[in-house]
Amino acid sequence: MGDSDGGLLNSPLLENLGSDDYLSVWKSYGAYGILGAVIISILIPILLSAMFMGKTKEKQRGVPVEVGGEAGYAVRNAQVTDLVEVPWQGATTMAALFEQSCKKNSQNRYLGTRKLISKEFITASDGRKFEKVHLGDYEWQTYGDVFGRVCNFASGLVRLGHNLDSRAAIFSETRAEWFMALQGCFRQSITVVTIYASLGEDALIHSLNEAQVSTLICDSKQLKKLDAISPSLKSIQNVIYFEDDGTENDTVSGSTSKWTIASFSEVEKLGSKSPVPPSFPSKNGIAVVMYTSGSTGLPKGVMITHGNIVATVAGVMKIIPDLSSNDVYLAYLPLAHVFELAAESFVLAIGCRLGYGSALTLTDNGSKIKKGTKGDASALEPTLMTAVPAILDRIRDGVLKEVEKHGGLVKQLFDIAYKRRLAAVEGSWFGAWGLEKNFWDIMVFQKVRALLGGHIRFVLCGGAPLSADSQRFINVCMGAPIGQAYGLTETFAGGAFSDADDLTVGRVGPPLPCCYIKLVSWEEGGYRTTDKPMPRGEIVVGGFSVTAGYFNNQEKTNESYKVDDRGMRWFYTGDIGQFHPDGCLEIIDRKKDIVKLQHGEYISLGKVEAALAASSYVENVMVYADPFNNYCVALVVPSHQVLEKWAQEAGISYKDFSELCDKVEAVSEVQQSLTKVGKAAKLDKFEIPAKIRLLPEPWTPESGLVTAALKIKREQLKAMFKDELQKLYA
Ligand SMILES: *[C@@H]1O[C@H](CO)[C@@H](O)[C@H](O)[C@H]1NC(C)=O
Ligand SMILES: *[C@@H]1O[C@H](CO)[C@@H](O)[C@H](O)[C@H]1NC(C)=O
Ligand SMILES: CC(=O)N[C@H]1CO[C@H](CO)[C@@H](O)[C@@H]1O
Repeated sequence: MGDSDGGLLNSPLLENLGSDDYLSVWKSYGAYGILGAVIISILIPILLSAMFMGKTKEKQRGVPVEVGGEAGYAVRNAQVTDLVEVPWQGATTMAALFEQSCKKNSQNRYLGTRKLISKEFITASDGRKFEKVHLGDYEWQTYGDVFGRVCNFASGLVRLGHNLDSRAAIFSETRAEWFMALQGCFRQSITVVTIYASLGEDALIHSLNEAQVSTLICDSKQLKKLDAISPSLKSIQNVIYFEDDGTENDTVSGSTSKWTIASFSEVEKLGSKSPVPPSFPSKNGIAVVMYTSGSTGLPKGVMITHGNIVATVAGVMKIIPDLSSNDVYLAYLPLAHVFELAAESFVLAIGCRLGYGSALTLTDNGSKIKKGTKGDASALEPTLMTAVPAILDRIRDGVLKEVEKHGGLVKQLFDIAYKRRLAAVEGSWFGAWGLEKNFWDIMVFQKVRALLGGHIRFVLCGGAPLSADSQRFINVCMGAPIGQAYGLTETFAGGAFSDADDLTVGRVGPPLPCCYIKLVSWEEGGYRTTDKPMPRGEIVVGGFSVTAGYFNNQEKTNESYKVDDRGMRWFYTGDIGQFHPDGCLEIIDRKKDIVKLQHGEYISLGKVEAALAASSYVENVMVYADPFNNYCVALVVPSHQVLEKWAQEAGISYKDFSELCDKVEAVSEVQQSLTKVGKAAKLDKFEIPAKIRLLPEPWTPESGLVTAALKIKREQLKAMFKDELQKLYA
């Protein structure tokens, strides 16, 4: 969220989840299931409603608090009176946290990786080639093992000739060596620059040069890319690459020969032969400069201190209860994104196991998994995982599609089961509890749970707002609570976090115990802390997780960060929120997406787009409002399937999809549908697009029109379709 949404996903991730044949087992359900279901669904609730009376009282999760700085409505977590700063005494930096946790848990298993057993290429009917892998079981290193290797790597860096006053960068997919390299650098007080693997070449060159990186640590498969751009890289002296089993030994040649190149294990060996004493960082030292894509222009580097990281870890530890070294976390999101880095830091503090996987190998049906072999989730059987909404949406859609495909009894059974569990989740005593819950779990939901290994007990969701539908679906089908997190790179993911026992939808919980959240009135936008029934305003985060600012950009830092009279640092997020009476935050808007029309009405583009997306014709939509007019317009990418189906039924003939999009009848049909869903969502008249344009080409991350997390990039779209927008106002 916020300005610096890195986009959590590479697009292939979206292809592979929720694929076809998840639930073919369901065919086997017979009529006895339905009969049992009907009996139970009538009897149990009657018994239960007689046994229990009344509902649990609403719990106070956040409470108003007096703070310094700009006037506003501030809230703190109800569980703590003072902000927490460290997970335990002495763990004031990531280097200290790592050493202490490794010593405490030294015999416990820590990092797990799957060995490649075989690899093959499959040619699809359209000639495209797909890589398929067969991966083995997880192989584990203990906390003690990992600690030893990190110490060696830290020494090796020095022996290799890394200048301790310069920075190192990590540019790689998520894997065990990523986290070990990070910790190795921390042990020598080296600041690590992280760069999103999906950022383009220009962004990579910009980040490495701006931060004057002297040692680059990367996947072996990046070596070729580096070779190509080496003339533009001004400061690199050393390159350390992670070996891959199964890939050819990548050789580096040509211009890169001016660099010292070594593999990760060579650096470890250097260090083990001649150890160097550690040089520990301080709490205010910069641990990471995290480059994020931002919605416009070049990437910005956010300076994250050691104190920021341990504060967020401490905050999360206070509110996720009952975790222990028996838990297992599945890591597969990019570590260059703040949510994954925060989650893995948290796992380290808990002392539990962490198995690495990847988006394409996550489930048995993952697109890179060889048929008949196990995906990461079934090999690992994780109890914890992080997800972004797009992934949970995919899982839901995949399951629902499968149910729909089978139809008949399977669908009826699923529908009954879902309704019964949903009623229970929503707090009605007429829902399915106790025995009946077990019945539905065995009959229906176990199959859905098996997708993610069958043992999930907590899903942490962040990166973008999660739809109510998907949240409910995971609550019901996975039987696991979702902790929704709200945070930004600038607040090291620390912000708000919903409690595990809070089953309401659409909110992100109270502030984490490591920070305060304040709403500040935004008069121009019409959001005030005096609004009824809830105070509303721009979300401002203050406390220990608020980062040190933007690298090499004091001006932008001054714009978004403020230090108050009591010395507390506040970050202005640009998001608009409201506080519910129980102290939970709801994100309702973005400052940037609000336009004031000619007659003074405000139009929230994001809100309108979300409402219009309900039309089945809409695959993607951008609403545009020109402040010198009093109406808005929209660019719509229609769904091929739905629009073509309509054209066929309406007897419209056309050469290709592009021609269909230009037909007056098609435009009018889609516009009517938009008006209908807009009215249903209670939009005002000026909020419903007065004119629209249908665009045949989908918007993809590759075209740069949407982020990797599939959020539209307004500025790019506006530039690309300038003429079309002008015509709509002509
Ligand atoms: C890759 O390099 C290693 C060590 O240098 C060597 O043992 C191995 O045979 C090489 N593999 C290939 C495929 O050349
Ligand atoms: C940022 O703010 C500080 C302190 O208020 C000030 O000294 C500095 O000149 C400002 N820098 C820029 C570039 O605006
Ligand atoms: C399309 C596909 O690969 N479907 C498989 C998904 O996984 C189940 C069980 O693991 C298989 O039975 C399907 O064939």
